[in-house]
Amino acid sequence: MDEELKFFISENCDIVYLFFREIKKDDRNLLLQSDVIKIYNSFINNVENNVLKNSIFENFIYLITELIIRENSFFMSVRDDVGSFLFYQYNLDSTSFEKMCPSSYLFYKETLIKPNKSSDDWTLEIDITPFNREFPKLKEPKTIGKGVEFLNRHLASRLFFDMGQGSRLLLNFLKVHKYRETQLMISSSINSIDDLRKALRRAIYFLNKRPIEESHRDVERFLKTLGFEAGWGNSVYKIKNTMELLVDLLEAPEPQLLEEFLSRIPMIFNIAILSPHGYFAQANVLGKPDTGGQVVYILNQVRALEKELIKSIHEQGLDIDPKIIVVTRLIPEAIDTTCNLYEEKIFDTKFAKIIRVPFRYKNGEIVNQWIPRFHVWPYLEQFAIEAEKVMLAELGNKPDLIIGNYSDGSLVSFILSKRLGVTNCMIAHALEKTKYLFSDLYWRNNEEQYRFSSQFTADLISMNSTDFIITSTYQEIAGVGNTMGQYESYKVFTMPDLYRVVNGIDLYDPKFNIVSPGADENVYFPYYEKEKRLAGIQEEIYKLIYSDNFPQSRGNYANKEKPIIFALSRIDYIKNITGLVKWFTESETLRNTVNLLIVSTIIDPSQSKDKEEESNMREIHRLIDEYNLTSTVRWVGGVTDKRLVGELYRYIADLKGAFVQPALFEAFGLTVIEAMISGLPTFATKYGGPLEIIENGFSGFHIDPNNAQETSNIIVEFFRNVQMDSSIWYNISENAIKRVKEKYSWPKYSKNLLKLSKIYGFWKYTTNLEREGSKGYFDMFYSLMLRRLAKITDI
Ligand code: UDP
Ligand code: LCN
Repeated sequence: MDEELKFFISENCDIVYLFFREIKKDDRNLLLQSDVIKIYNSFINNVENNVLKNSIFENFIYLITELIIRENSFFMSVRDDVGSFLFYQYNLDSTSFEKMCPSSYLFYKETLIKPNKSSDDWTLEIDITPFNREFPKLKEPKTIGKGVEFLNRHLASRLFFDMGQGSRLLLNFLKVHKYRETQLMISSSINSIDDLRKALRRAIYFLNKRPIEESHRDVERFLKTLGFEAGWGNSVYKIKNTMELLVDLLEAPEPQLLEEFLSRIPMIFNIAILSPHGYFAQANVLGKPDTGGQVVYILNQVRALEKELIKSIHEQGLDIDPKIIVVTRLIPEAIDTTCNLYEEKIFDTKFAKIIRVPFRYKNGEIVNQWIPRFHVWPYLEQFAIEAEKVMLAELGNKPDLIIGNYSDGSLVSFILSKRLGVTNCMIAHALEKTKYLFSDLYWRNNEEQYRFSSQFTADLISMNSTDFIITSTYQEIAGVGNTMGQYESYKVFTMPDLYRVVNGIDLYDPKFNIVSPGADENVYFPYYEKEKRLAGIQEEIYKLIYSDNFPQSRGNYANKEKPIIFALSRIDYIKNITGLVKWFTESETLRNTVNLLIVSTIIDPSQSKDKEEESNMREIHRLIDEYNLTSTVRWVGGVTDKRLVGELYRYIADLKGAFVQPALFEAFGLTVIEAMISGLPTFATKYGGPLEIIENGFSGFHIDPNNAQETSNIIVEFFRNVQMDSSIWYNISENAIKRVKEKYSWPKYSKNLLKLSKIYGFWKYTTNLEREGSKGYFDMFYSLMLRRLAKITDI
């Protein structure tokens, strides 16, 4: 595009000049995409027969993600494709238009903060490009997030083209599998591919003569004499089938065969899941500060993974109990939770546990109180070292997989997997960077409250060092349309005075995989599945919605006939419950059409230990008071029992109400799928996961939390239409239920995650050397940068 664009600009230099002059009239020196497009549109409309219209220049303008103005120069970042950024500068005096490198662009961005900064000032630059040059990568944006499919193809062709070497890798890989001291799959007596082929032929010949339903125990002695250990299957049929798969694979390694074969290898028995921050427990915690979807996600994940592990280990013919532990923080001052207990068994599992490890000061004393997730950084290294000891003691061995959750858990698993050499998976849940505008550039202004310098540095280290990453949606990695993805925002950025990142993450790296979570089907299910419902709590729910006597509540509906829109969330700034109440203050039509029900853990600000939560609560109370909203808005606290919450969604669905999720940004949004599977038409933010979960107008509605008027209209119009034709409510409700059933399920999740872990385990085994360079680089970054930022030595 460059040559053509340059030519167009030089041919039309006058009008391009006028356009940039127009931009300059804007007082700001940093404009966002939406600002640039707004100026452009008004410019276009004011000039007749504007040659810029539908031109290559217009196309270029629409790709600008941000624009910096320094005197008469304009510096532009352009997202020309998913995960790909180009940089340009235009000068008003010379009317020159040139490409620039990311480093220079970021330099000018830094001058917004430090106007006297000189280009000679030394700045640390992070650039992962050299590490990725030889590394296999995806090519098409639409394949981003399907890393394992790609890897399978790649590994299969590697085995195929490099037959001698490839098969040997596979053979060696089969020989490394052990459970404690017991050898699995293949013993040391098989030393070459020829040995393996011969042994397989003899084994299959032998098995062909046995009844297929015969147990593995009846044939294991003979198989052992051929060099085959336990792990091939629990019956003659299964063992033979797995062996035939290997024969086929050695003959012609096709991707599907490889995937199928690797899924059958018993590689995973123990899993450690790291989730240090917040209140991690099974009761009384949801809705407390920093405690929401991540806890729900992990507990359901553990249950589903354990089920799948038990099943697959049994099918492999092994008598081993899998063990999953969630390692979290011990909080001695645990208020009304169990976070002060060192151990807690996880309900509905056989062997899984929560293990709690304290944060400690440098002198070894335990930190007693809860700490906001933004302030945990100084404690994590020590936490990791202690967690390692506890974990090894609990599991009796190294875990086979470590899963890090959120930025803090991912950093701890980076440390653990480095120390133990174990396959490592990162699940970010919610990267904070895209939640707060320019949180990287203005990091210093927010340092006191958010410590973003540590968090973003930790994220860079974890995402580049982990073996694979699981995301809930595509947009989390790569965005949608012109909007940047959450991971993508780590590609090019700067934190002035610290370092600049000219290439921080490669979205085409096969480590990214989309595996979406589900909603616990025992708790969240369609309102019409009457036989599963909890009839006994209907009265309590009636009181929750309508009665003055409900313990923590304010507001009582004047008109109980109006449909209810229901919101359930933590009272975080980003969750925007304040914004939702403001829409009620601003739109009389909205007030006249629906009642609003807000449910949160507490409603009394004086009970909060979190400053942000407390101030948001005060603001909600102020709005209710000032605009006299108590007859249309009801706010209820103290609802912590998830079965009650499940029934509440369904109760609102019985009343033909709806769910509203007004967040300024929502990384995924478990409440959205919970509401949808319950059958509630859902209005949810278009910023983040809900954009992908909901098909707008079909299985729910997207709303723009920054556009109160438009959002109120969407809600009002829906209920007016439903009043005229009730089938509209039923259609959306049914489509929502179908959507969640099809796309968001824990059993599918666990199958996928285990399959991925095995394939990445093999990948790690075969390619470890290739990643050593970048691992070393990020180890150094941890030692030299993050330890200093996190003030590890100051606590
Ligand atoms: N939740 C709850 N009570 C509350 C607030 C939230 O039970 O007062 C639950 C909700 O049902 C959901 C989870 O907490 O399962 C919130 O997850 P989501 O992904 O929507 O948001 P997060 O809090 O993780 O940002
Ligand atoms: C954190 C969030 O903010 C939510 O959007 C997710 O649904 C939750 O974690 C679970 O991944």
